Amino acid sequence: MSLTVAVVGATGMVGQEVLAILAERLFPADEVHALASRNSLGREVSYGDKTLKCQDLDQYDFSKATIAIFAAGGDVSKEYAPKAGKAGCIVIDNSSAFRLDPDVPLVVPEVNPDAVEGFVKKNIIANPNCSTAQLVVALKPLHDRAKIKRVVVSTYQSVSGAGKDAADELFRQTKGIFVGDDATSENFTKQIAFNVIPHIDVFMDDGSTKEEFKMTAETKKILDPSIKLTATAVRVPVFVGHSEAVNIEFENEISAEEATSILREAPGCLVVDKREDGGYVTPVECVGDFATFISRIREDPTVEHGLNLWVVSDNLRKGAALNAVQIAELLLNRGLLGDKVQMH
Ligand code: 2RA
Repeated sequence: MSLTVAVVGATGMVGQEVLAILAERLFPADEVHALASRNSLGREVSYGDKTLKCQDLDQYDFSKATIAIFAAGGDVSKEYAPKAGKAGCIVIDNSSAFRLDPDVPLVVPEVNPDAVEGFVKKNIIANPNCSTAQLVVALKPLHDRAKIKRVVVSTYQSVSGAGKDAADELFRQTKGIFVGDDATSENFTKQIAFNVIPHIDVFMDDGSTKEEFKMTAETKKILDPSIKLTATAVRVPVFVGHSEAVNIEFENEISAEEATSILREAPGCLVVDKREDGGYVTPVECVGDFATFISRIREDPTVEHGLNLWVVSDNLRKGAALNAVQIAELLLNRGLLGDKVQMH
């Protein structure tokens, strides 16, 4: 059987990034199928220098695909991912639908690659929430060295995390404010232009939001259930790129200098950290990059073994599409696609 990859939600922001990254990383697919809902039928999407015509998800035979990367939201994943899995296709799902399912591995290849072997139970592998993915890439090497006790993280999340309509709204609202047009929000609870909103996803009974709950629960599943993590997730008027201010308390001693040298060598990490004007990364500089950037590495003298970091990454890439493609690469490189694929 040839190596066929289906991209579900191919017309969305993440779906289009998946197609771009499959091409950029020369993923050796023999065929790539773009799947979308009926109202996007026939729409064309780019796949490197090729153009794909979107096929109807509802009519698609998943037994034709080796791997299906889902980027169409939780409802679509809940309905179609189990069907795809039962048809023998391996699903890599970007939604939160299966992340905490004990029979579904939640994988960040730089952090817990071996977990990918657990896909066999349901033929589904879950991609973490975008704000979790970049965080655990930065935490993993430090945890291995000095064992993390507690993490306090504040996020500054771009509007593209809420989808294309939300990104379009930031543009329209910002322009509107300058020209006196209507600046009301449809995708956010309050004005997002020139503002910040401490509310992403729904509120939980304890006063936290589901976005904050996801960061805690997913970090525990991916990295270490003993880590205590508390988060405040904030939406900011940035188009692409999530930033995070991270405070870490360790069991053991680790200096800022040692942490810096460890992070410089860590997979997926790129340290940009000079204690001078501009010596740090900001969201506009991470767009289109694969790296998880780390800046502002410094000790926290208020606790026995503490560090502060600034972590920035393209939320559409490492936060979603890149991580999914890396999981596909992991499956391929570990020979987990079995007899489904005869590599040429
Ligand atoms: C957000 N992390 O940023 C959520 C979902 N992508 O809106």
